[in-house]
Amino acid sequence: MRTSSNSPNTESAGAAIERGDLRTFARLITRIESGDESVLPTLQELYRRGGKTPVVGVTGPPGSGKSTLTDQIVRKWRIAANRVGVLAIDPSSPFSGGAILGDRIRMSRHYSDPGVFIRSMSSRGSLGGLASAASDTLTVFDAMGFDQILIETVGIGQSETDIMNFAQTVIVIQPPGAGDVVQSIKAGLIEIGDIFVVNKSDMPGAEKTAAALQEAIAFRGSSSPWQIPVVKTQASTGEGVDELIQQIGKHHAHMTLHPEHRIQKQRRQALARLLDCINELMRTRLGNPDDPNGPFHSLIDAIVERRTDPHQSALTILEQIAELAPVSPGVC
Ligand SMILES: Nc1nc2c(ncn2[C@@H]2O[C@H](COP(=O)(O)OP(=O)(O)OP(=O)(O)O)[C@@H](O)[C@H]2O)c(=O)[nH]1
Ligand SMILES: [Mg+2]
Repeated sequence: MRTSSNSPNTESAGAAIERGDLRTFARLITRIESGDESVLPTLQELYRRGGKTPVVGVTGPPGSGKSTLTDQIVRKWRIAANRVGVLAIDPSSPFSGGAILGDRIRMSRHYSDPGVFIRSMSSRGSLGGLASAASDTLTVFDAMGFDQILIETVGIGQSETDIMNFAQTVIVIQPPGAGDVVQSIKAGLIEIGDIFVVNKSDMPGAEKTAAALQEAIAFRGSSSPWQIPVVKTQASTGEGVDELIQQIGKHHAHMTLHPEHRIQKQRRQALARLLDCINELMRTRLGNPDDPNGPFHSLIDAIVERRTDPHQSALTILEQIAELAPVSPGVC
């Protein structure tokens, strides 16, 4: 796809996104996922003009009810919001409402709501790294002018801590079961939640789990005046979802009232993104580490054979990058 600089008579992808063109939106995300470097000028343009809609992140262990709860949140949001965007990373369960963008994964179960846009993303498909692809996709979501944006990631592996690099408000879902709280503590989930939810509160042990979470949160401590709430929900019926929506609103108001906290979070996110971009850029410039003719390969050999050390090699690589003639930067 060409941008306006190449074809003055054609609307740029960025302009099409900003007027909410769904075809361009879906195509752009597909290109981001496939690591297509030519999307970079559009992403740069959109990023610089963006930052309008804060992102709400939902994470938690597999099967805790993330997708069911997301459905409920989106339903409630839609009462006041015109358009809601949902990005689901590696979803294994379907959503019931909304248009599914892109035909790769079909999640629509019951009906289609033209005001809800759901895009799924698979970690397998993204060449430039899932975090990068998700982050760039959220830039596009933001530019689409959605009133609300939500990202769902499963709380295992890398993605649960990545979500704090995307979202202004992180919701951590916990199913009833004391052992699960211990698992969440181990996975670092307690550290990242702005709001905790004990979903499946119809099941035995919900009260105990809520108490265990309160304890873990108190132990975590925080310098922020934000009182981290624990909300009990039953996503399958919608019980407790009103309170959750209220808490999301309260957290947003807190971030607006305390710009120092918002900026601190934004700076941390910007740093994570920047380091990610540097990493991607190094990889694209230095090529595949397994390529026997690439610069990585011989350096790794030298480290293994102790002819050099990792510290010196890192400096060598940075010098090599600085010497490389400007090339079109890779998507990061
Ligand atoms: N009893 C009960 N079941 C629920 C509740 N919420 C969700 N479920 C059920 O729990 C199962 C998993 O829910 P999902 O929403 O798919 O959970 P998820 O966290 O998105 O799952 P993954 O995407 O696979 O990680 C489904 O069968 C839901 O119907 C609830 O509040 N109570
Ligand atoms: Mg799910």
